[in-house]
Amino acid sequence: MVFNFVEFPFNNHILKSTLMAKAEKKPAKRSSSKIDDLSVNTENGAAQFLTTNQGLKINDNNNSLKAGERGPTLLEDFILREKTTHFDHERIPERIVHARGSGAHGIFKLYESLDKYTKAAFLNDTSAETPVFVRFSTVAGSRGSSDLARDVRGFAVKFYTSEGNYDLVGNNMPVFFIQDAIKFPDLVHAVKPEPHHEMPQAASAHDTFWDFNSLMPESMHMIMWAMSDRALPRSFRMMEGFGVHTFRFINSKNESCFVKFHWKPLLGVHSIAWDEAQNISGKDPDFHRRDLWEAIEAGNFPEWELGLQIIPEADEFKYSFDLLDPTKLIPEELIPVMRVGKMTLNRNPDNFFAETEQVAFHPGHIVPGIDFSNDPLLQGRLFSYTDTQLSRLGGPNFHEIPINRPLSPVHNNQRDGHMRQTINTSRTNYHPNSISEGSPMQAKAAEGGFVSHAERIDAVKVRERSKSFFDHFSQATMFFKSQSKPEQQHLIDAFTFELGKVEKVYIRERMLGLLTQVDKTLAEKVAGALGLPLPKAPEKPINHGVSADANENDTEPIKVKPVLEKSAALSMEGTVKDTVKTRKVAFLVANGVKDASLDKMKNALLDNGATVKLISLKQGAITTEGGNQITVDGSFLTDASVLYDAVYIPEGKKSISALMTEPNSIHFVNEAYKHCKAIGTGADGVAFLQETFVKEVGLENMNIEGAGVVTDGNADKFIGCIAAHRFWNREDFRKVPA
Ligand code: HDE
Repeated sequence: MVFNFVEFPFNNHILKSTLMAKAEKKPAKRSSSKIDDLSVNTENGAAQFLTTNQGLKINDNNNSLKAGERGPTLLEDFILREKTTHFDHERIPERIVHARGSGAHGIFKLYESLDKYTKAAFLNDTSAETPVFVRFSTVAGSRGSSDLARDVRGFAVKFYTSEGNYDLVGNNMPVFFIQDAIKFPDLVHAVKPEPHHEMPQAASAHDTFWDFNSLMPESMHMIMWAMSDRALPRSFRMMEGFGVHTFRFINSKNESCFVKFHWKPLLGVHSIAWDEAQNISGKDPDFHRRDLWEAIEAGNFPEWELGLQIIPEADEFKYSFDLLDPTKLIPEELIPVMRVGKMTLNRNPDNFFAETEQVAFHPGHIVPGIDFSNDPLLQGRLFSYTDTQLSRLGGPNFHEIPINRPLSPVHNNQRDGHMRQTINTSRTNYHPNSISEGSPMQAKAAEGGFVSHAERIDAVKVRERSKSFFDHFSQATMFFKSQSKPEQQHLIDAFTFELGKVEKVYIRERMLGLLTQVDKTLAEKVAGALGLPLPKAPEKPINHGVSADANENDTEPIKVKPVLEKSAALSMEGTVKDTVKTRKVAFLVANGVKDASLDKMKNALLDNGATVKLISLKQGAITTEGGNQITVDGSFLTDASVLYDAVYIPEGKKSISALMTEPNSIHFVNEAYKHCKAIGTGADGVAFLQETFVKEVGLENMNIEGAGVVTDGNADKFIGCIAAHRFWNREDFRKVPA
């Protein structure tokens, strides 16, 4: 008998006939929203027959066509070949940089018209809700790498405005490694896995990266950011974003000013510990992606305010740094950040590949009212992004992919090319024409036509770096000085880790030389930890990166007086710390847990917008002291302390003694302690805490503000501790094993 998989195991007659009945009645649901125009959904009862890509209904999707049931497969099997060919081509080249990313849809709303500065319609009309798509990313790793690499994060926003798409393609750090686009391929080659053995993945701790930086002193400011806790965000939702370059605004009177873009997260800017990041990379490499997805699914929509620093054109040369130099920031103390609108991410993509993978950002996607500056890094970017899409998305029609289509109509004479979607029906594909009465025609500025800012340029053609770009250290120093003590320690540890992985000692030494120029103590501490003497004089960071034939003196970095000693905005210490919204709290529970203790804390946390997960010795249900059966969310095998913001041990002597017999529960709390997280319990739990590193705090210090350990079950205190994010001062004890 021939065994037919079509009928087995999926389809019995009932299932099949129900589906067929539905297929008759319900057409596939198509959403009316722009980027879903081509979407097809076979869930939710919109049953459809399986077809080939030509629309032919398929009768058997389980067996290829063969010459006899035990015979060879026939070339004739066009269904097998179509399916296999499509599968064989399912991967496209990943992004050269920023390959690993996660995206979401949302809206942008303006608070007040900015018509004084810019004529951009979406920055003038406070009634408009501009749709956006945002993609967050790491830079160095491949598409499948961990979210928790120590790395810069991309923060790219596509605004679908009424005047065309505007892309603000920024990062979570306000400066960049290099000053000129011509160095970008070198920088990226240096940070990517080394070419001979393709290691390490998604990590900058290797020789080629530090070799490059140590020869490129202009990287020092960005290196400080990249080694700081900013490179280890708690969540995409808790990151700042920056446009990095100086851009221009143009108003309707054609007046121009300079502008720097910022994104300020309403939940504050928060980071995690390096040891924690490394652990998460194993326990849940999708940690940031999952966090974003789950927050949006739960209706906890991430929000950022758009911030602007406006610099009058007359002030172009007012500062000791050059506004065109992307390795410099403008301290917020000098020019405050004006918060002008809010972006809310409120919808997850329907399909990762179609949207998040195929979205194509480009700093050159611009609208009237916004223009470029002559920042040589930005100028180079204006070439690179379209070019990269040609190979990544396969041809010049990538703007027709639903996620990339503008909301405003597209009319031009570009035709044909790979995968052209639009069917242009007119005879004319040239301009000027008379057959179509000149249409499509040029738009005057008053009609919304884009006119580049008429900047006067009278110059000699040179391959040179402006001397105004030569100060490589003063802002690196300002950054280090602005960090809190724990943040400074994390920087020292990060340099020690990264340089400690560098094999060539002369590269370590050269980096130490550069660090002496930033901060003597920093350099001494890193040198000490590496077991190296501090170089007496730094190796001169010459010639590399400035000009080929200028004489040596000209090419040495110059020293300028820092614009400011310290800038509070550069530290995360003073960030938002008054909310536990969306924070994840692990409750360690076992049979016999006290109902009242569990419910009281759980409800208080939920009321304040946190989430609570019950973790126990095994999965399934536990029985509370009051005899109630409650289902737990995870066990010590499936869950880990590093995935939570805080841990609570509800009362109940029986539950607590059961937990004390399980080494993993002790480990769970030890890790939370080591990573400086809030830990809470009631009177019964003190015995448990005495088995853990928490005892270091000392019973007398528990419940004291600043210790982060609450032992009286006081919900307000515990919530205050979680909102404080971390108790980094615990790291000073240095008794906690790594
Ligand atoms: Fe990019 N960058 N970049 N970059 N960049 C790309 O474009 C490039 C730079 C940034 O989620 C690529 O579509 C050059 C600075 C983000 O899809 C590529 C230079 C900043 C993303 C490219 C820079 C960025 C990219 C790779 C130096 C912060 C991800 C794939 C001149 C302001 C966008 C792609 C997404 C992606 C080129 C420097 C941000 C190769 C040549 C500075 C957030 O075109």
